[in-house]
Amino acid sequence: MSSPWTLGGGRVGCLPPAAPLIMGVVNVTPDSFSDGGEWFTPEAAIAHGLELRAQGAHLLDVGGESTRPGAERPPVAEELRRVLPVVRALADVGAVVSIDTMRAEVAQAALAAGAAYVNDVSGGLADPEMAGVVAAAGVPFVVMHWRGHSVDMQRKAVYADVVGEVCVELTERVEALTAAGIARERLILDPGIGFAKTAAHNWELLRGLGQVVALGLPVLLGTSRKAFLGAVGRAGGVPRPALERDVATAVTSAYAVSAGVWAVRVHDVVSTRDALDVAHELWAAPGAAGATKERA
Ligand code: PMM
Repeated sequence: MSSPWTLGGGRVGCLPPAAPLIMGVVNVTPDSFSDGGEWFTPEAAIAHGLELRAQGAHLLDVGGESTRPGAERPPVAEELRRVLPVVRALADVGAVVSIDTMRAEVAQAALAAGAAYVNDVSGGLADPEMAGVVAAAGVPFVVMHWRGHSVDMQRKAVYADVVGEVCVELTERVEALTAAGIARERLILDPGIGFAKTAAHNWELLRGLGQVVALGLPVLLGTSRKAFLGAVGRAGGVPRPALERDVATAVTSAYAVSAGVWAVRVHDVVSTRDALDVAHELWAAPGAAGATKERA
């Protein structure tokens, strides 16, 4: 797939009609909802990252803290112990690595170990030092919509207009982060699917994704294996387990093409790559139904 988007430390332009980039998830945690414990040793996590890259992931997102609802935070030393060898090994073979952390100290150490992006699910809110670290490094920064730590975030899932409020709160973060010295063109927005959101909020946000894209910055979408996808078609019944949500995830990845997102963050790269390729031919490639002359 050819993509005019740049990776690494460069500008992160969003130039439809290219298909979204794929960010493969490398969770080095014992307790993530989606794959907890599966890649917990550095060796297993590194091998998994290499496999995702071989399958077509453009970026690898390495995280050492589970953010599932109700999760307790690991000590910073433990988070560093989990992620650093994995970041270093993947960066050393040329992978573009993002570090998924809310801690400035972890971000800084991961950048020194070769990470090229910082992905902060709190958008810089959890750690007042984060903006300074990212500004000084000059790297792209994923700013996710966030209202509080996992332990009680679902109590904050109260909105009159979830799409409008997410857009306003993300815009406030952009203003604060640029005031703190991060260049606007380094910022990537993320609506924070599943973070302080009910299933109904997640669906509403997906339907209104175009409004987040219209804020004018690249958008990352993270729906992968989240509970609301498992509950579809199971009214009142038991949701599908996390490992059986990849088809549903791939559908949302295809939808992301029509919404114009910059990248999708997924656990299963193979199914999303297929979905993106098909969706791209249908809606975004030159000559496709949805492509205009200007975009081709
Ligand atoms: N979701 C999770 C973790 N990190 N980062 C971003 N930017 N966006 C997300 O939606 C997101 C994230 C939770 O999923 P996981 O525990 O399976 O990694």
